[in-house]
Amino acid sequence: MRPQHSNIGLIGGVALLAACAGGSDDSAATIDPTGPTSITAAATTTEASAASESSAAGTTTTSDPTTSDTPTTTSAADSSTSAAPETSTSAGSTGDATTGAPASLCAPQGNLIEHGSLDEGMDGQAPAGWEVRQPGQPETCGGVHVFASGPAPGCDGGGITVDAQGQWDCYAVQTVSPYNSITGGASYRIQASVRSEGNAVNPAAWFVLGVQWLDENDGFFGDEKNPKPLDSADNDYDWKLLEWDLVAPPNARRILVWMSAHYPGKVEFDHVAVLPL
Ligand SMILES: [Ca+2]
Repeated sequence: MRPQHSNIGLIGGVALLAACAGGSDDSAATIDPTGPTSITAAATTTEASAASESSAAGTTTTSDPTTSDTPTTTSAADSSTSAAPETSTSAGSTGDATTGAPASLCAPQGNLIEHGSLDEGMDGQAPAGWEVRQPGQPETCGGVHVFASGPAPGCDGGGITVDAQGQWDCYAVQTVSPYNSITGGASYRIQASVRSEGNAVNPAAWFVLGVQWLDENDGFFGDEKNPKPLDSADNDYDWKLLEWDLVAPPNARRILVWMSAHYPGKVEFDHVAVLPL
């Protein structure tokens, strides 16, 4: 059974309008990333916390009760334009100057994501083996935002570009690992080869790769983002290996990975991977 999207059409639409209207406002950070989780995660999250975050972010979005699902992000930190104290794993995305040799950008061993190579190009509005995160977004936002592009340096095949063209959160794509590919309590490395440009203009534009978990009933929960750099200037970079480590919650059975469009610029992706540690 694939993740159900039909139930989130309305919510997605609301989130979309808010996201587009919000432009580069940080509040958009609390909308699109958690949209699909709002149905299944609602029972385990606190409305009070979500409301607090919405008000703190300056934009009220009642369709987004799941921001409280992010244990490492507080409302204050999320709406801040300064340093990002909530991130304790930022080291995972640095050090590329020494580890970014061309070979390391290419196909890692043991990838749980079946279509992570992104070599198969587009299949409709999403990369082959992937799906649009918020159905309806592509049509609403217009333009071609996700398309096949070249591979990371030294790699074969191709990659995928998510080009916001100035429109935040229009639109993102996602894929889910096979059934029972995740073991609760085990550690995983989330990884992608990426290049970013046009995103140093806003501190909130650091978020390019997201992760959620699925339980045995295909219920989504969690909201993990790539670590936020201390300086927004670091939101732009040449090809590098973006990676950070997570411990799967006890009830996690699968993992969803999505290429975000939460930025005004352009991000090129290749070899999106989840690696057992
Ligand atoms: Ca590739």
